[in-house]
Amino acid sequence: MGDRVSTGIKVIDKLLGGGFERGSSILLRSSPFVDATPIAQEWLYNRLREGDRGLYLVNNRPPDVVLEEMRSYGWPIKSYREGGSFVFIDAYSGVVGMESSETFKVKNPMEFGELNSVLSESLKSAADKAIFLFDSLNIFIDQFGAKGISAIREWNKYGLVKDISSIYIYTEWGYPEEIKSQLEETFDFIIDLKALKRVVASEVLTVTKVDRKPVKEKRYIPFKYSKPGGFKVYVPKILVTGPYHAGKTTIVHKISSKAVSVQRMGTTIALDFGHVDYKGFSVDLFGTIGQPRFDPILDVLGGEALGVLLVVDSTKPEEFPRAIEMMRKAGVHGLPYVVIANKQDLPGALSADEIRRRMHIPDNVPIIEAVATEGKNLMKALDLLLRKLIEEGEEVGGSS
Ligand SMILES: Nc1nc2c(ncn2[C@@H]2O[C@H](COP(=O)(O)OP(=O)(O)OP(=O)(O)O)[C@@H](O)[C@H]2O)c(=O)[nH]1
Ligand SMILES: [Mg+2]
Repeated sequence: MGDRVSTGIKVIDKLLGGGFERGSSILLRSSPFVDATPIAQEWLYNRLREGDRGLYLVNNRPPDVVLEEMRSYGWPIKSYREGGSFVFIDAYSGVVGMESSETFKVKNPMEFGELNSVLSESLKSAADKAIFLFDSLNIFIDQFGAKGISAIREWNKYGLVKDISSIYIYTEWGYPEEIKSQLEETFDFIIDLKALKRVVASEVLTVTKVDRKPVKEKRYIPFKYSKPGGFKVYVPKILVTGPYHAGKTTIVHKISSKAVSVQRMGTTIALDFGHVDYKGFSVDLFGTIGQPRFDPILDVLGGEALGVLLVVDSTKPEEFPRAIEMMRKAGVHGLPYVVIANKQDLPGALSADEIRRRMHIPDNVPIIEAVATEGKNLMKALDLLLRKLIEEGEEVGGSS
């Protein structure tokens, strides 16, 4: 196996086994109505920035629209085009009778021979270490079917020789099984984007094929696109719960870049809501109310959470059982969680070890000693929880 090259998107690199391989062919396959294009564009842009060359075949909109899309995400490629390290292969303008000013253009994209020869020529003229993006495969398959797939295999062979990695954007509509399975065989790597039915994180990414072999233990990563910014692992709900006055509201506000709470006389009377973008994750935090009289709505607040920050006041061991009870009432026991042993600045605060012993917290659950008012160790707790979510990510997509 050759050296791995980074896509610039951490979680995808990890799922691919350290990145993609030079000269490999990658199918970016999505369910209907899920958009794979931004991931391919972000990947391409990240590689251009690292000095790779880029070729972008577009057959369903004008190249200028692609430029504008990428700019809106924060991936300006104009300068690479002007500098000559990036070219479009315009297989669209010809369809609608427009003149094209691109370096490579297909006058009649419905004609297989012309498309094939322009594409082969552009691949031949490309330098090593290039990324070739095919946007989109659907129109091509609709027109040319199995003959088109044979052509892709030839282009892929060529890519292998020249170290050109190809990324094909494809939405899996109701194609015949034969086409589906031929595509499945053709590519070295397959990345799937799917819509989930029951979970708030409605779209997930999973890698299905790596190094020409199916992935046995698939992992499902919920994601969304943000503008600018692009691909983000999306954690739509982390529940921040724990006894009265443990520090939940303080934590939600300290961690979040924006947050709102409904407070009355120093206590929360509706939920705390916060949002933070952190290390490629996009996270929504929901803080619960500590007072027991609000317990009937705990399970509503806990619904659809993916993970929990359980906050305790380290000086109040008498409330530890209440903390566990709140997890149960919110219906979130069984989810990945991290305990925040808060108020470590106060005299008599118990250590993490002592809290673990008294609360009977299993060894694989982190307990972080923190001082919420100073923001101390809060990001560490969030970080550990997010890592757990990704490791245990199968469950997120288990129902699809
Ligand atoms: N000394 C100290 N005080 C803290 C710390 N964290 C929070 N507090 C204080 O504890 C009180 C309660 O904090 P909140 O963040 O409102 O706690 P909460 O869990 O949201 O409380 P409820 O919503 O009423 O259940 C406030 O006066 C905070 O300033 C800490 O780490 N150290
Ligand atoms: Mg509160």
